[in-house]
Amino acid sequence: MSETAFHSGFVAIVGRPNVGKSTFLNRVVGQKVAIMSNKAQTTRNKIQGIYTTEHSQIVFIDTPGIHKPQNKLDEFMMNSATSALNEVDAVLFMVSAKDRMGAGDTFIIDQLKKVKQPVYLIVNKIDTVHPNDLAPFVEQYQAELDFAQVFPISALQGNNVDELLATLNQNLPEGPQYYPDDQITDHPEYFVVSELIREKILELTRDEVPHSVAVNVERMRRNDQDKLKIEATIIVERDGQKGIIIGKGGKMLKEIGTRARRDIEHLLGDKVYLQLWVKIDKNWRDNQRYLNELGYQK
Ligand code: GDP
Ligand code: K
Ligand code: MG
Repeated sequence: MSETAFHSGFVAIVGRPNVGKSTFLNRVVGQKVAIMSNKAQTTRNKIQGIYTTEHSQIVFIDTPGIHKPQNKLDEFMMNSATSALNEVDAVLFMVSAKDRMGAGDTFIIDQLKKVKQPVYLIVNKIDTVHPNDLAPFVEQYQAELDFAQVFPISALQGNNVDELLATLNQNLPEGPQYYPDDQITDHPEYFVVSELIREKILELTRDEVPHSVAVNVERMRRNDQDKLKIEATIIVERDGQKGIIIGKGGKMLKEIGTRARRDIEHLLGDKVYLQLWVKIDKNWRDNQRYLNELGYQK
């Protein structure tokens, strides 16, 4: 191995919903690309965050939740999560120190037993537990799987994240720089914009609107006031959900739009005019055409 060799590779992040995968990715990439929420399974696509240094590049894949499929959307999520594990150079299995090992973790561990690449155990949220409790917590997992290495981290506060990145960089194979230095995600802006709008809906409507809500960005173009005009449709399954999203006198939809616009302007560095519609489609989750239109390709 020569001194100037460039190291690169793809790293999948797996773990139960809410363990902090998106928080970690956002910290590493330094910009808001993965949707974050307290609710389970808000990440439905493979989102790649790219971390580039002078000598290395790590392309992260934020996998959707691995769980038993209930419909076509679940199936898509499950397939893309499983296939991601076979395409990568390393896997980060993230767990939360705050939570007990559960059925969700053992289900993932069973999948990881088939993986040939190194699997790292990332114990996140160490800021929430007493240091003495860490060792027994880790041993529980080590009894189930032989991990390449264990990293206790706090994705929120940043503890030990640099050490983890340095280790990954060292262990990735020699390879090309896949993406330019300044690229942080390979998803088009449309996708990030729709995720930001979805995030605001979930944030503001709490448990009243389910995760099946989808946002489709129809158009983005510059208007004559030199603003970026974005037109997007929010797709729900039921009348009641449409009512909640629109709110009394359109108040809720207005708030969703205001908050989303702020984040989009921040992300794109541009003045934005955001126009939102709400549409009902009773069976969109089982409708493959929609999945394709929305970019969920198998
Ligand atoms: P994901 O579903 O695995 O992508 O989880 P998220 O990144 O969306 O995080 C779920 C919740 O856990 C959010 O409220 C985060 O702020 C919180 N969280 C993530 N990392 C940490 C951490 O290191 N410490 C603490 N205290 N909270 C965290
Ligand atoms: K989440
Ligand atoms: Mg997530």
